[in-house]
Amino acid sequence: MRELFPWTGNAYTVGFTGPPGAGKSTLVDDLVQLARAEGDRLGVIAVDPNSPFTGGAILGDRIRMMRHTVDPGVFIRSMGSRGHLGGLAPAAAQARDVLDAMGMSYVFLETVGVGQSELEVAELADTTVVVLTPGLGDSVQTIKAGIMEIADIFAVNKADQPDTERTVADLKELLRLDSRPRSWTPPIVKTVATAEEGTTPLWAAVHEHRRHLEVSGELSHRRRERMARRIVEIVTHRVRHEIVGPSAETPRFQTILDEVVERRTDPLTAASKLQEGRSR
Ligand SMILES: Nc1nc2c(ncn2[C@@H]2O[C@H](COP(=O)(O)OP(=O)(O)O)[C@@H](O)[C@H]2O)c(=O)[nH]1
Ligand SMILES: [Mg+2]
Repeated sequence: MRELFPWTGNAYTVGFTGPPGAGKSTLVDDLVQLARAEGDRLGVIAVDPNSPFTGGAILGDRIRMMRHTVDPGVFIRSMGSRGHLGGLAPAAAQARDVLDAMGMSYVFLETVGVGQSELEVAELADTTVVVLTPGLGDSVQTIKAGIMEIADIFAVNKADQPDTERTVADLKELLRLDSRPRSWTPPIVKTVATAEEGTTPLWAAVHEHRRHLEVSGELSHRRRERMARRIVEIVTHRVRHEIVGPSAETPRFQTILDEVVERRTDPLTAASKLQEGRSR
């Protein structure tokens, strides 16, 4: 990373997040096609917390279905959520950096928008596309607030299914009710990924959002903030590892835990003991 890092900072990262089965991989596949047609090389990172694979393992159907696996201008990397010491987000960030240093113009980052660590991964993106499907109906209301907050663009995929207009209307209403000040209103794009419908307008929306970020200066601001969070995250992980150890299962931790459980000491004193033990 030390040697690679100076070569990073040029790739534009587009995140795709949403519920499992929404059509994220199919959409990514379509947009890879469009970006390739513009002559750009790109990397794809697909993060699947349900993947039985870890680390550098080989890829499920999800990837196999992509028609670009034989294209030398496209590099696809799949990551499961286990087996990444220090967490999924830092691991995905490093994979992103490698692709960036390789000279990719774009990195597409697919994550299932469910848990906290997936949200953190989604936050690596310059532009985040939240992929939803019709028929979510009322459940649009229950979409995690976190996902609403990170959306720069909404794709309502499977627009060949009933209730598409209703879902679009629900989303518009949610956006209208959202009173946070914003310099960019997330567009809602209807797509049928399997038929490559709406994907050109979706790709245009990505370009438009990028231009907005660049012109307003928000891009460098966002990237700086992201870098700050990334460094703090590394520090947090390291300090925790130094003080607590690899896990709370260590005998030393368990002994101190016993003392707290038996009310011979309190949690604050226990934490101090752990800290002192390490600095000695
Ligand atoms: N009817 C319909 N099916 C789609 C569409 N896009 C994707 N699918 C199907 O939905 C399923 C899940 O797609 P996938 O891209 O793997 O979803 P992901 O889990 O979000 O990555 C697959 O069987 C796709 O063929 C669409 O626009 N319309
Ligand atoms: Mg997928």
